[in-house]
Amino acid sequence: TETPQKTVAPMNKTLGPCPDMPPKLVGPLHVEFDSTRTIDEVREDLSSRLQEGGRYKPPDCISQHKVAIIIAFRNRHEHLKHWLYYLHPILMRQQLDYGVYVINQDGEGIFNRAKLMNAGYVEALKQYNYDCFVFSDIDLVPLDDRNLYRCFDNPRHLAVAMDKFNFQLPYNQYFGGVSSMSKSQFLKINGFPNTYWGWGGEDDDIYRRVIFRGMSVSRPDMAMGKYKMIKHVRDKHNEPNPENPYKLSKTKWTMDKDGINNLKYTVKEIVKDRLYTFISVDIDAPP
Ligand code: UDH
Ligand code: NGS
Repeated sequence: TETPQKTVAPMNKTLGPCPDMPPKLVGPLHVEFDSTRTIDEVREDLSSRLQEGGRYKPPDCISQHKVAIIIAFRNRHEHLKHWLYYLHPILMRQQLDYGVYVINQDGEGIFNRAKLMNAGYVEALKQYNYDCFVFSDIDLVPLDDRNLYRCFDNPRHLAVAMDKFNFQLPYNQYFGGVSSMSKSQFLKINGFPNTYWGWGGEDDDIYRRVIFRGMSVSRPDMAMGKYKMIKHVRDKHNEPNPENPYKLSKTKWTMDKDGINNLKYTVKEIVKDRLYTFISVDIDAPP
């Protein structure tokens, strides 16, 4: 008679959840925007740790945070290179299950940061079951990796201490630069406004939505919330729009019909680079 075979112990141990506090954070970072850096070098450095489309999962534990990083974009490849160089290692140390989505405004029409962010939210969810969304400008790099790119009990404003504002908030209600929201927080405010064409005011509108829906704004402390901005000139087709400040007085009444529930755009192209997913969208911009 044959002796029954013993089952061999599996080599691959089941992963446990990542700890709440990532153990390998380093704190303050040295950041400089060296013009000799190339995107190919950045890709070479990082690609072994990333999956196609700028996706990452910690190798040694199951992340508690499924985060889509959404960036409104047009014609800022120089900034994108620096952003990727600094942010990928930070997000990896923060043990996030994350993906980077660069939402490119197709064409030369007037820019619309908030509408692009809305499109990014929808497109990221088509790719993966994200539960948290970080909305970031391309030109802002955190100076401390303890500033966690995850979601909190309330919508979070992350860029609280930018170098261009002398490492202070320009005003208490400021919500610009980098913010995060869970899926349910984002839906509670009907997403972002689609109607702020050109520069200014969309971040103030979002702040108002948060307050009008009975939430408050969560923030890191000022030491951990420092940012360095990549210096640049004003972009073409993103001039300050004098209609935008006026719209703010109406947010309370317009927010239920201007947002994720009436968002319309068309995807022109999706390209998966190793460092990011690049999604070009036609948002029907005025010339
Ligand atoms: N953005 C683009 N392309 C554009 C316009 C905006 O990618 O053509 C994105 C980008 O992610 C940027 C964000 O939208 O970080 C916010 O736009 P912004 O950087 O123009 O806003 P900011 O307030 O600058 O930083 C306004 C012009 C400041 C001129 C200062 C001259 N010293
Ligand atoms: C406010 C803008 C915000 C902008 C903030 C900082 O005036 O969108 O200035 O601008 N609000 C309106 O225009 C209504 S900054 O100093 O970065 O150019 O984020």
